[in-house]
Amino acid sequence: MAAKTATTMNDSIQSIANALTESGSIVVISHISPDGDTLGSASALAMALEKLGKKVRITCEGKVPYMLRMLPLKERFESEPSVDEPYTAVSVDCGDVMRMGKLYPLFIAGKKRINIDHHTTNSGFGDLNCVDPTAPATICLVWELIRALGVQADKNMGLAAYIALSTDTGNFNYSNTTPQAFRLAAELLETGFDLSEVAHSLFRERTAARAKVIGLCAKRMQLFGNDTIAVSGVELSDMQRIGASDADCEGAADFLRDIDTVEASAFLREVEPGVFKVSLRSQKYLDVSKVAQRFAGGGHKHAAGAKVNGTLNEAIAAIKDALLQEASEDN
Ligand SMILES: [Mn+2]
Repeated sequence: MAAKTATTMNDSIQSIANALTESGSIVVISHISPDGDTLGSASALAMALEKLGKKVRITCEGKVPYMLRMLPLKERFESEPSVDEPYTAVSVDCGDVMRMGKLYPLFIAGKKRINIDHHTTNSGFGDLNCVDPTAPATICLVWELIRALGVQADKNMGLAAYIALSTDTGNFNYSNTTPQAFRLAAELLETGFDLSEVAHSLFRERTAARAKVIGLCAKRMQLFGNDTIAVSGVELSDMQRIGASDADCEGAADFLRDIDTVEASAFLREVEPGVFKVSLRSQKYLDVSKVAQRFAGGGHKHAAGAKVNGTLNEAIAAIKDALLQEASEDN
């Protein structure tokens, strides 16, 4: 199949900068379940465009996560914007149009549509596309665009961009942490924001509820397959007792995976009575996306998710069996 890949459809950063320079009004769209890269890219781009006197709206179907509370312009994100005038639409970090959620019609209604992203699977759905899967984060492309726009970076733009870059690279730990990522980080740091303060809020601090979820996760942990598989979970009643939100459960699956003998982990949390959302993680060889697919879920090799019905014990047993089976096939 001679599929048109996004990279063969790419337009130059300069042509995108020119299109934005010619636009009076710009709407930037972030993806659903927003992360630091999509929100930080939107924030930095909006600040740059406003310096050029543009009217800018930043939009996202989801809420800005508490962890990203230092993000400049965070209170400006609109989930149900109504835009009356003609505008240029820009999607940031959206691997496909579904990632815009309810805001996809807003993208489509743009008189010109620009797609800036770094996901391999991006089909190049914009009128103008800047898609580079080798970019560590979408902000790397957005920052090049800001340079091409001729805007002088300031502290807040640097902070927004740093939030995007550091979160998408797992605080410069993941395999996408290229020399380019460090070069950009150095440039951003020169804008003068407080690095230790933002790093603390992003990567160290946790809510008390999150600490309690981790505690319960550790207490209930079950190990299988010579301690290579770790599984744990919480029920709705636990969540209520602890006062934990969905966000407070983040990191529990990683906590299990990081045990020295563990190759793959699963953390289950009950999202409605008898339905468990499963976060799957793996360290090296086990492809947890295949495990997720057995339960009609999906994801990546080292991080995936699915939903399983039953009691906590039934769900744990089902996931454990699937992980052990996958381990015997992948190893
Ligand atoms: Mn990204």
